[in-house]
Amino acid sequence: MNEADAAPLSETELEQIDAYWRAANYLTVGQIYLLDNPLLREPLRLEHVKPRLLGHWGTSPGLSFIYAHLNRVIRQQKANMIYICGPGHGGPAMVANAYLEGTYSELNPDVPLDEAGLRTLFRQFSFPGGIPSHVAPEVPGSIHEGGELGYALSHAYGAAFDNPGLVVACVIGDGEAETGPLATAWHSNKFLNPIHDGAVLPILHLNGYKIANPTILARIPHAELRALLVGYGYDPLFVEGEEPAAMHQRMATVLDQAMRKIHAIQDAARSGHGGTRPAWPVIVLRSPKGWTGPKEVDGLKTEGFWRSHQVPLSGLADNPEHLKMLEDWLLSYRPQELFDDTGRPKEELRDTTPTGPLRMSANPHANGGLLRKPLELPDLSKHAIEVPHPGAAKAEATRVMGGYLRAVMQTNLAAQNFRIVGPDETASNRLQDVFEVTERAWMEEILPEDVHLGRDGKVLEILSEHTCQGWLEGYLLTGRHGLFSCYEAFIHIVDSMFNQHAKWLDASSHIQWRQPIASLNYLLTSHVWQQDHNGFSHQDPGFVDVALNKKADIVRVYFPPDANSLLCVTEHVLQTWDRINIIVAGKAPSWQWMSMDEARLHCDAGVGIWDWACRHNRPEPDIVMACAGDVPALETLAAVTILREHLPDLAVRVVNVVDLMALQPEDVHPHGLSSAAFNALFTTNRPVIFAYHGYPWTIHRLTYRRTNHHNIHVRGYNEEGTTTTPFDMTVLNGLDRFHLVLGVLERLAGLGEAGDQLRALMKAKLAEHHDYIRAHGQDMPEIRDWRWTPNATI
Ligand SMILES: Cc1ncc(C[n+]2csc(CCOP(=O)(O)OP(=O)(O)O)c2C)c(N)n1
Ligand SMILES: [Mg+2]
Repeated sequence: MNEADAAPLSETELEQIDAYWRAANYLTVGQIYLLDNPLLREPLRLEHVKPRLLGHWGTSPGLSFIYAHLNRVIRQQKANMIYICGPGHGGPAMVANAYLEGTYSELNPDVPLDEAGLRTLFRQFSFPGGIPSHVAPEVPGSIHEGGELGYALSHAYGAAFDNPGLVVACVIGDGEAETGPLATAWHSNKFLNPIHDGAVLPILHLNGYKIANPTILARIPHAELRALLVGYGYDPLFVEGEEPAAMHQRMATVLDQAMRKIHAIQDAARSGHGGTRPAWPVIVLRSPKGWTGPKEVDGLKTEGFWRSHQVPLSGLADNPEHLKMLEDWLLSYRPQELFDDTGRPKEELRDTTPTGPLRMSANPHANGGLLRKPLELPDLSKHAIEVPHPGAAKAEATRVMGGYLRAVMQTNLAAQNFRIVGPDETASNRLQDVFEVTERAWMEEILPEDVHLGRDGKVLEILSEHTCQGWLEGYLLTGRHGLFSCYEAFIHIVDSMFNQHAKWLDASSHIQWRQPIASLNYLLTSHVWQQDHNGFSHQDPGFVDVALNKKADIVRVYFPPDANSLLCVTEHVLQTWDRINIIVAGKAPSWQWMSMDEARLHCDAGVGIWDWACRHNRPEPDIVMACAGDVPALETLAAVTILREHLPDLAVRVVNVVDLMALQPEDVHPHGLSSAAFNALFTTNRPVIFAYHGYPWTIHRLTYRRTNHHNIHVRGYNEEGTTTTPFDMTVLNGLDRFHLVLGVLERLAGLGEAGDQLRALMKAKLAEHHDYIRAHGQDMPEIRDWRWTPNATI
């Protein structure tokens, strides 16, 4: 290191950067504590302080320290940078920085850069009717709420993919670093190509503590920490200490080094000298938790300890000494030097920040909808399966979808704005046609025998559903598009991340300046009814139930019953924004029901009567056979053929549901059917045997307000599973054709002898099935060879 490196900041620069940092800290403490008297122009009294003290101080000074130094680099280098704040509970710090940059007031004219604005800024924080305590969508420059810890680094990499000009600074709390999702996200560097991707600069914030414990990474020996980061493939740079002036110089030195390394890596790779995975820099910032806050409170260590995690001083009403300490603490930042007479941050401070869109709080990448361009979608009809009549063809639905996704990928390759992510399952889920136009991204060694691995691949596969989800969220939040394909059972691993993203979308939709981002699209396949190699552990259709808890405006759930309907749904979801779309579809060879034209009409309606499958189609059928999902549709149709043969006079209506949300009342969900439309399909008084892909209660939950709800009898997954034949899975759960027919017989009185005979036959069939599979290890020929026969009398 040369001398300039050791102290890169001139005295003036040092003073300015420190003043900026003090201002950010002042604004942070002000937000947590003050209702009034924002500039301490008069002695602090109890009525100036909030009655409820809600916020997190401990992480905040470190966050602002980093912010101030990143600003210096941005200004010097005109760097295009965003800031991901892993410890999202440091909301007041991020708001403070956005305010000092001017962005906050530009977006919120009611919070101007003056004393009145300061009062509002302070008052609104963690206050009813105000703003949340975290780095929520309300915070300009944020794409990461950080309330649920663990996703900072995967979000950062998601933002950097296909963004060659962007540097994503990503602060990781040392507590956060203990989470599973964060721990595995370090490996994202194995997928980042310096040629066409941007850079991620992780900054591990070792403030030593979590809420009430030391952190592992802060207490392990230095050499082990270094070895750990080196082992993850990074080049660690350390900034350690607590004396501000020395820390400013050290941070400036290290940030310059880090940026030089990033540029060297990118320059080498972009001039043809890359090829292998570089060791990207990571900064380790070891500084006291609650830095610059009260050192001791009531004789107990506070600065540099976990006691400063939230509000170091509390109970001010009963404790005048604490009030005085708060005043001293605020005054220690010398606010009179930081704000002018009007309360506006002094120009010298404002001069330390970048301007315009280079401000991290105003960078358009952090309001990705500003940059979002619609995907170019290829002609769907080229991928259609020929289905001259229902049941005329067999196809693997997701393989057909894969063909379409290949075309989507190809059409948008030049735009570099479409990624498919998945936990090692793209091919297993039958989407492998995309590998004809791209590969799986891979920056490690590639062996001659490897298949579809490449440096430029647009498919991201890592066996971490958390990382897949985080990457895709980061990618979408910065204005691009994508799809997550996953085994149905294991998508539960990201239940909580799904929740958080749904909350983000919900909150964002109320913020006028946030622009819509592309929807998060899931394909859930290898589903509960189609497990060949796998058993009980792989059988769980409950993700949909998690999804239904979220606001109706956000979530859509689709059960296309065949390949053409899957194509229609796929095309649709890729054009939507600000939603989470869940598509559940099988990958096994299955009968096809609809031509492309029919599928379009059916999917547009979301639910409809399959006229071709009805028997004596009339306004008041004897029974309604409803289905949602590919296997339930098949079993329903098979049940209809049995009914047709044995009870030829029975009037049977078949209703297929593609859009699950259509079942909800129209005032609950935008896709909900009106009462009249629902009643026209499901009647007001006829029994409905509803074969559903997932847990039966889901259908009851969606339809409980419908007139005919008491007549809806649902068959679905009852948590019965094992490694067995596909048909046996339906039998175990009572979703098979024989049980469906038994369900009909149970609900219809007066079928006489014909009904009794059919009941006996169904029971015999179930017994036969039971014995057959145990003897032969596969389903009965009549099940395997079943096919739909057109209905003579509809
Ligand atoms: C997944 C998750 N588990 C638990 C919490 C509760 N929690 C909030 S802050 C915190 C400690 C975080 O420590 P660290 O990441 O070191 O942040 P900092 O020290 O910078 O505040 C915990 C456990 C959470 N927010 N998210
Ligand atoms: Mg910590």
